[in-house]
Amino acid sequence: MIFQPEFETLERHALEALQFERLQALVDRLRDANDVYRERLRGVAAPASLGDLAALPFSTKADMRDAYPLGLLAVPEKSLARIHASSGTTGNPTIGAYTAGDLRIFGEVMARSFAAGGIVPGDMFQVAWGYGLFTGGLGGHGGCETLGACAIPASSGNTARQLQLLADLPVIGIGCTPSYALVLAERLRAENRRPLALKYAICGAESWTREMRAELEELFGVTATNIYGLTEIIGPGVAQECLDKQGLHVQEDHFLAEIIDPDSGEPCGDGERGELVITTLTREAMPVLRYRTRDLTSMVREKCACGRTTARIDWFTGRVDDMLVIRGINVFPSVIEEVLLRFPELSPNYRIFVDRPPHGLDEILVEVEHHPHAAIGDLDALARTVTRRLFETLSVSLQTRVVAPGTIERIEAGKAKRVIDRRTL
Ligand code: DLL
Repeated sequence: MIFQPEFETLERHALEALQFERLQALVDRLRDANDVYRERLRGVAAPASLGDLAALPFSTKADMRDAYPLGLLAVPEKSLARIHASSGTTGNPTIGAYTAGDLRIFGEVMARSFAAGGIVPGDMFQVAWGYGLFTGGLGGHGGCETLGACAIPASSGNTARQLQLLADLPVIGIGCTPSYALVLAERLRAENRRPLALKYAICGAESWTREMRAELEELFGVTATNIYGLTEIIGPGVAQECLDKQGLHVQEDHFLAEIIDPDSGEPCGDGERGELVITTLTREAMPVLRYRTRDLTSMVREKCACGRTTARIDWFTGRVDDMLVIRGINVFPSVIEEVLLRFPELSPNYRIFVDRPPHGLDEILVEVEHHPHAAIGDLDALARTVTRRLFETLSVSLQTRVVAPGTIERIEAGKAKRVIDRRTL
């Protein structure tokens, strides 16, 4: 189902005209209403077409931190209706502030996302992202209400309770991180229980791969789609896969997306991988101009078989800052995940340790669990084969350890932490 076909299937030229009109209004509003942007836009000509976007200044996470807590507001504080925040690992949290109008848009983009992922009005939907300052829980909740679905505000964690809800209620869809969906699926398997009615999982908030999706669909018995978003822009709902699974549709009437070369800042062509940059076209409380997400993907603009005309971004290969540089070679954790999951014997539970021994070269140890049902004679032999395959793909030598199911700690709330870089500890 397409929730707002009047926007999601708009012909490209009409969509681009709308984007341009909104971009002009945004630049005027930022100059008017915010000191940081006024300063930054001094001497910058007003855009005369969408093509002039590239002449506008970028904004970054550092800008958000410098302006903490409310220095990037473009409305009076008294107009705010809600504040979210993402914890981050260092420094101040990143604040996301919303007017009532922003919350309406948040609800709409989440309703579009859920509809694209298979949910229809009247369905029961278990919101298993954390409720609180994190945008996932309340964002998912608002999406259910706007769509006309029934929200079950389970929040994250309390796995026994989640399983009970899935087993007792006719829950059609669940929203959670992909790693938590795996935890739920594994526990159901282990306890030999089945969800009553579950058909769809809408997963996001952390990096995952198509290979992991395939595992999850098989284990959970659902169709899983990918949802993307970030606190700085609105939360989840910036982009979402439809059931055709050909990339994530960007809600382009609200979020103007570009892909740039992360080093030079120059635009990339269609299909070329680079850093996703987003401008919020309609946000009132905290609009952002050309926000450098650090997330790496590519974008295509052809119409999708589902009928939506919005641009689609590919699954993320990671973040600019996730990339590990091991003995001068760039290694993306997502590539390691892809290679591991091509082995039918291996499960999606893995960790990557990075170490720098005194006076030695950096080392990577990949620890991965095998599937409970896989018949494996010799764990070391399997580990050697995996090591060889990883070397062929990454051109970096590393160690692999295949461990028993259940060895690696499961994260039940928040985002999975798969890379443990002990070089800086
Ligand atoms: O994670 C918002 C969200 C909630 C998205 C629920 C999807 C579902 P932050 O905590 O600000 O917001 O983290 C944003 O998480 O820049 C990406 O690096 C990563 N991320 C989010 N979704 C995906 C995804 C929420 N589908 C940061 N694939 C982003 C890969 C993702 N990475």
